[in-house]
Amino acid sequence: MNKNLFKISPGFEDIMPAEYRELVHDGPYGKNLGVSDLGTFKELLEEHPLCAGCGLALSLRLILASLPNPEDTIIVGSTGCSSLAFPQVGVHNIHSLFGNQNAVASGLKRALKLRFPEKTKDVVAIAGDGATADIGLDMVMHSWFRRENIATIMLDNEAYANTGGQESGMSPQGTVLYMAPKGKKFPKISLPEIAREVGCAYVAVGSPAQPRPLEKMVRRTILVAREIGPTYLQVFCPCPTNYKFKPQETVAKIKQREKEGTFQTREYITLEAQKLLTKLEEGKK
Ligand SMILES: Cc1ncc(C[n+]2csc(CCOP(=O)(O)OP(=O)(O)O)c2C)c(N)n1
Ligand code: SF4
Ligand SMILES: [Mg+2]
Repeated sequence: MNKNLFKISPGFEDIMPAEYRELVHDGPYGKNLGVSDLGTFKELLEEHPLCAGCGLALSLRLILASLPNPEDTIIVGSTGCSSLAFPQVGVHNIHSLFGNQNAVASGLKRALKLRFPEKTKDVVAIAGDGATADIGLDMVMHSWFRRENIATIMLDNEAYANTGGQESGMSPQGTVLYMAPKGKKFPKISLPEIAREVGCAYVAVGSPAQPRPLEKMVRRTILVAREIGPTYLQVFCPCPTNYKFKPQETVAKIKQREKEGTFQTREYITLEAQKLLTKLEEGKK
C-alpha cells in the first residue's frame, strides 16, 4: 500500500515533533503488522485521556493494531468516550455529530471511490453503543439497507459512559447505573442478529479478552466491507467507572460474563463472504 502518504517533506526532518518522526519511521504503515507485533512498533495510539482500565481504550488499541491497511484507512467516529482518544490516533479520522457516523462514512466512501477509483480506501465507522444502537440507529440501519461498502464497529460499554452513566439500548436488563437508579426495564438489543437479518455480509461479536480472535474479526470486518458490502463488529468494552469495578478487573469481567452466558463471541458469515475470506486467508498462509 501507499506508504508515501506518511512522509516528512525534505528539509523538515529536524523540526517535526519527535512523536511524528517516530510514527513515520517506526509506525505500522505498509508493514503488515498485527497484534502479535505489539511492543515492536510505534503504535497508532499511545496516549489517551480515558480512565485507567477502560475496556474501550484496550479495544481501540487492538483494533488499530489490526487494521489491514492503516495508511489508507479513514475512521469516522462519533461523540462519546472514544472521541476523546481519536485526536491522538495516527490514522485519518473524522469526528461526526453524535449518531451520524454511518451517514458520514457512506458519503465519504462513495466520494473516495469516485476520486480514487484505482486505490483501496477503507472507511470504518467506530462509535459507542449509544451512537450505534440508539441515537444513530437509523443512520446505521439505512447504511446497511443501502449495502454501503463500509465497516461498522461498535465499542459496546453497555452505557452512555461519557455523559455520566445513563442506560443505553445495549445495557443488560436490570442494570443499575448512576443515572438509571431503578434498573433497566428492557433487555439488551440483539444488534448482531438484526445486522445479520438485514443483510450484513459479515457480523461478529468479540472482546479485548481475546486479542488474536478480535484481530481476525477486525480484518474480516474491513476486508468483507471493501469487496462485498456492509459488515458489523460489536466489541464488548466493560467500563470500570460506570459499572463500578476496579480497573484491573476489566478482562476478568468479560470472562465472568462469558461464564454466566450473558456475553458470547460469535460470527455470522454469508456464503459469498466466506468464499472471499477463504481465498484471502488461504493466500496469506
Ligand atoms: C447530538 C448530540 N446528542 C447528544 C449528545 C450528548 N452525548 C454526548 S456523549 C453521549 C453518550 C455516548 O454514549 P455512547 O455512544 O455509548 O459512547 P460512550 O461514551 O459510552 O463511549 C451523549 C448522549 C451530543 N453530544 N450530541
Ligand atoms: S467512563 Fe468508562 S468508557 Fe469512558 S473512559 Fe472511563 S472507563 Fe472508559
Ligand atoms: Mg457506551
